[in-house]
Amino acid sequence: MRIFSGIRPSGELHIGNYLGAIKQWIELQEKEECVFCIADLHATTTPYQPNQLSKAVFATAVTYISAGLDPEKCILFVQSKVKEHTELTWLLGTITPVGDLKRMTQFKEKSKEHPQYVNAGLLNYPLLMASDILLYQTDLVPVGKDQSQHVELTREIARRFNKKFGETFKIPKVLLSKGEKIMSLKNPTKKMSKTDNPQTYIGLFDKPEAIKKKIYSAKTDSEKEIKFDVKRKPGISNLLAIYSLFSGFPIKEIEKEFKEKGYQVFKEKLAQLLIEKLEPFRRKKKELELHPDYLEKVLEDGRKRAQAIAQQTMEKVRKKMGLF
Ligand code: ATP
Ligand code: LTN
Repeated sequence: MRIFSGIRPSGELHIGNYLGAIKQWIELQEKEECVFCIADLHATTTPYQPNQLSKAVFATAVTYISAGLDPEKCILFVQSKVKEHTELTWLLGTITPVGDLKRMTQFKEKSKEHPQYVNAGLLNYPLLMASDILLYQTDLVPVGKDQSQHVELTREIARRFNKKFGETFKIPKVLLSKGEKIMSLKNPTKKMSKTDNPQTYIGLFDKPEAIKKKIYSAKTDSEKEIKFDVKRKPGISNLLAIYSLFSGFPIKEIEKEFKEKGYQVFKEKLAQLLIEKLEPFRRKKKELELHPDYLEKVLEDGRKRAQAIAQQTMEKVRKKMGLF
């Protein structure tokens, strides 16, 4: 089976990105053919600093490998380096109704967030994502829940293309993880997001002091009971989910362990757990940053392998559409 996924280099990655996406990728690379990209073209659809983008791409590559992706076991590459992605984006745009793009939740949310920056690229974002996925004849797309609507649209586009021009693309499926939606520490009814204030998320390389501070000040409620109840207790439920996903213990057991103990003790233990689990990431990052040429080689090697696959699909697409 072929797996494809990506992340925009739009800020430091957090435990939501890890639990929702990367953790699954690491498991999948052991048994499937995996392709992961750094979606730098997607990062240009919201406000960004051009002179910081290549640094952010580098930092995302460091994060991927520090968190456990192994370039020997999967293909890692930068989206903009494989031009086939933009070519296919254009072509898919010609068979996609504008209404389908306008109704995407992410488009609506980002348009509201950046009213001065509602550009056509933001509207066409799902076409680029569909191209990423379809170029590699992908079977499964492991992402967090917020991205599943885009994968659904990708399926529709692939079906429409196959019907109109003949069998060309494999129809991909979304693969959600247990950590499909981790919430913001300050507003637990909103998803944790890397373009939000850093106090609302735990970065994968946060230092122990920062982790403690953020967890201790995470929003909970005025009760005492440690119980998973998303409607009534979204803050504590989010922290319980994070505890469970990092420790591997079921939520029921954690509730039992902390019964009668109060929020403070629970938060101290959670901070301790996160410090312990994230420590290897920080160690690996330090090591990698000493070898920028290694990283460049990994990404160039990844580009070659990715492009070889993408070119084959593009040749088929051009033929089918009469562009040869
Ligand atoms: P941005 O703030 O730039 O929109 P983000 O933090 O939402 O960024 P993305 O780059 O959109 O992160 O997402 C990368 C991957 O992580 C996607 O698969 C996405 O579904 C997943 N993801 C993002 N946020 C969360 C979250 N809070 N919980 C679970 N998965 C998440
Ligand atoms: N839009 C995704 C990132 C992304 C992606 C992809 C995910 C870009 N291309 C292809 C899966 C498959 C996001 O997380 N915001």
